[in-house]
Amino acid sequence: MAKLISGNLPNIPWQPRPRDCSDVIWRHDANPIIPRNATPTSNSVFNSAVVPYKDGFAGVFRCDDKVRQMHLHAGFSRDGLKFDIEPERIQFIHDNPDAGEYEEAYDPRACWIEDRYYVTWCNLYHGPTIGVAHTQNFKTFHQLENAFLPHNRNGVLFPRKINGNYAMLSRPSDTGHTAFGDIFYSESPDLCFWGKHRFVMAPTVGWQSTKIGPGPTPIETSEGWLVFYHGVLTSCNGFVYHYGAALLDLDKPWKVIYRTKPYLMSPQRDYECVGDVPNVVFPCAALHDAATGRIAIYYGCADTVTSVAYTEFGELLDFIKSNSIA
Ligand code: BMA
Repeated sequence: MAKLISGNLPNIPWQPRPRDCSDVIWRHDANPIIPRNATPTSNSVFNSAVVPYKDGFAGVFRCDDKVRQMHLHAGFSRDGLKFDIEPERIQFIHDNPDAGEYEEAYDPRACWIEDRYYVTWCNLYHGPTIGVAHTQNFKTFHQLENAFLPHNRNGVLFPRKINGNYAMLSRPSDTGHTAFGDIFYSESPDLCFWGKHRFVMAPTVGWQSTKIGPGPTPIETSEGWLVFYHGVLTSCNGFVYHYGAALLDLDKPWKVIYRTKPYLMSPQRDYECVGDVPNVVFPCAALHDAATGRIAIYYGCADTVTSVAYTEFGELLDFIKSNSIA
């Protein structure tokens, strides 16, 4: 039977599927879990990363301030639902000062690789590119070289080396609110020099017809890497952000085994449809418990607040396989 490879998390946030819901993914009943004013200076808190930390959880949060600049703040939680977010933004330590120019930062992802946590984010450095940092305690963060030249968004590290190298998904783009975008895969021996770039997948029909981008850290399963990804449709009123899932080959993650034709989630609740940017669900983190197959997905809503949704791996895999366009 297909299963999640590792990572038992008995304290994963969880609610069973509501009786009146037949979808493969369902929302936490007290969404949004993080309000827009979670820090004294925040205009909005969304598109954020959460990981297991000690006997609870830690995270890196996108907090847009009241100047309307985008910054990263660390935060902690006992239950993965109620977070204390630091009022001050993360001040990165730059081991090489030339590498560390930082104008604004957004859409963080976080994961544990070998002996420390890594954070990647969209770093404004003469245009958006992928910032990389590591931390042991979510208090002190060491910023490394940007992974790519501008313009690139949605840099998402795999949680272990592949083919002996660190591995990352990303989405090359342009300076603005890019109206196109394919997902690519890259490897690095040292998290500094990135190469072996491989095409993974492009937009296709419907909800994923304009652009796509990788979301949370990929989850290793016996059948491949489970990747949640966002997909954008251009409506007469602008972009609509959804998300779906794909399964990528374990050793050659640029090979797509399955990919959902229908979305897993579209913006439907008020807090997903109304906010600073309407009609956006944007996942940046997913916790999983290998023992039960439970998965909790953290996603930004309408570029304003943060929510959680749940799914169960066995059912999700069946859904992906029976609704695949790959
Ligand atoms: C994308 C990113 C995300 C944002 C989304 C919708 O291009 O900027 O941070 O959630 O647009 O505005």
